[in-house]
Amino acid sequence: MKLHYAPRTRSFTALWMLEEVGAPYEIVTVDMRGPSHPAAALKAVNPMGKLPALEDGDAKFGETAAILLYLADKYPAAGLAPAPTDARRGRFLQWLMFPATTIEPAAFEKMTKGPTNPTAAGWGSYERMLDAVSGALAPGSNLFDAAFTAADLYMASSLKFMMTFGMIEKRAVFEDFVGRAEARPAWARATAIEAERGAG
Ligand SMILES: N[C@@H](CCC(=O)N[C@@H](CS)C(=O)NCC(=O)O)C(=O)O
Repeated sequence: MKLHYAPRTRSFTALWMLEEVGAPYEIVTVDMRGPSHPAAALKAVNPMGKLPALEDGDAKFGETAAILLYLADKYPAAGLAPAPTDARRGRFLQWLMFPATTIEPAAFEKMTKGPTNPTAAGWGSYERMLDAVSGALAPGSNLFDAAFTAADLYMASSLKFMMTFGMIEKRAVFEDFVGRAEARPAWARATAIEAERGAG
């Protein structure tokens, strides 16, 4: 597999997931500030020319949530997704989609032009989104189950990134959840790779 990646971006979430599943992969570092970005080669993998993007033989695609789901399903031994027939699968998918569909748009809306119409906007509002996430993250727990899944990984990675950059407020329940996720050996390996790649 090839991960199209840039340091200190959403690429980290896919990198962490690759470390969790333990399958071999290589990293293709993209210079997002370079004059040729987004290059045709990247757009052939992800038509948006955005990162992360994954190549696995004939499978070529972007979107963080799609990459996480693809890897969780392809490598079930890692135990990062309930099986399609498992009743917990629906809740898993709900939270796996949530950072991209709801957390990011609600936080960006708050940062930029303020609230629109929370009934019409698919992401509701910043406050409604924060309450939903806080409600799901009781102290000491994962999102919906005893087992850590790819949805927890994505949620932890998103919350960390957004708290670091002041895009969402810091809540103790978020920090507790992120801290526990960061205790995973795969997170430490991905962080070391990121530190190496991001130097300079
Ligand atoms: N919805 C996408 C968003 C990806 C995205 O916006 N990635 C940023 C880096 S964090 C990017 O590639 N920016 C460079 C560009 O837009 O050309 C996902 O979740 O994967």
